Order: sequence, then structure tokens, then C-alpha cells
Amino acid sequence: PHTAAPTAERTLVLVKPDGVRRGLSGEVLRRIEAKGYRLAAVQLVHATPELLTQHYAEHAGKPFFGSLVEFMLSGPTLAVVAEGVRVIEGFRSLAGATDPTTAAPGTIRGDLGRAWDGAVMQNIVHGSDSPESAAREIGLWFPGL
Ligand code: RTP
Ligand code: MG
Repeated sequence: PHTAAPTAERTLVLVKPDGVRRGLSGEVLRRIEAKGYRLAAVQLVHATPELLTQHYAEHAGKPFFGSLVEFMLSGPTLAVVAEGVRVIEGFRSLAGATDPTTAAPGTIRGDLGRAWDGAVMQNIVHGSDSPESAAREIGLWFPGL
């Protein structure tokens, strides 16, 4: 019996409004490409409350939900579909831990993020956390892709 070749998968990456505002979109794309992943789609999007309510459905009702949506409405987001073998896990690894203060150096959040005034963590990027989330989130941000 042969081992099946690993299949390329897709993930949704967002450069959140703090990242776009700080001019870090290119740096995030550079790291995705330098790692060897392919950019399948890129688009600057000003999110709507409807889109964000669906995107962050798992956080509805949590204390930070309102500030998270408000933050995500504060400016444009760069939505990216990245493609590659194990890219979902791989991009989460590039991004680093959620809290940018303690995210490991070498990661996007660890190298470029820190605590800031404001009610919610601003951590530059989002990456889908499972194949199911990736399919759902790509459908929301890139309808028709
Ligand atoms: P993401 O979904 O953005 O890739 O980040 P994540 O999986 O590392 O974090 P998650 O738990 O899914 O939280 C989503 C986003 O909500 C904000 N957040 N703030 N206690 C807080 O202030 C808090 N907890 C979460 C962050 O922007 C986080 O990325
Ligand atoms: Mg998450």
C-alpha cells in the first residue's frame, strides 16, 4: 500500500484593521509567500456588522464581542486565501499566540504586535483554525470563490 500524497488545502487569513493601518499588509503577505504558500486570492474589504457577526459567531455573547466587532469595523481588512500543504496549521504557527505581548518572537504577532490602549486585543492577523472553519470563512469573505 502506498502513502497518499499530502493534498494542498486553503485557509483564510485576515490582516486586521490594525495591521492594515500600520502598513503591515505587505509584511504579512511576504511571510506567507516566503514560507512557500501560494496566494489564491487577495482583496481589501471594509467589513460589515453582518459579515463580522457571522465570522465571529463562536464568540457571540462573550464580554469582548462588541469591542471586537467595533475594532474590526474601524478600517479596511486585507482578506487573503492562502494555499499549501498543511497551510491551516502552518499559518497559525506563523501568526503566533493570540496575545501579542507574549506571542513568541519570530511570529507575526510576536515580532510586530504588543498591547495597546483599547478594549480588545489587536493582534494584526486572523487565521482559520480548522478545515471546517476555513471552508466557512472563505465562503463568507470570498463568496463565489
Ligand atoms: P483569530 O481567530 O483572530 O485568528 O485569533 P485566535 O484564534 O488566536 O483568537 P480567538 O480566541 O479566536 O479570538 C478572536 C479574536 O478576538 C480577540 N480577543 N480578544 N480577551 C480578549 O480581549 C480577547 N480575546 C479574544 C482577538 O482579536 C482575537 O484574535
Ligand atoms: Mg480564532
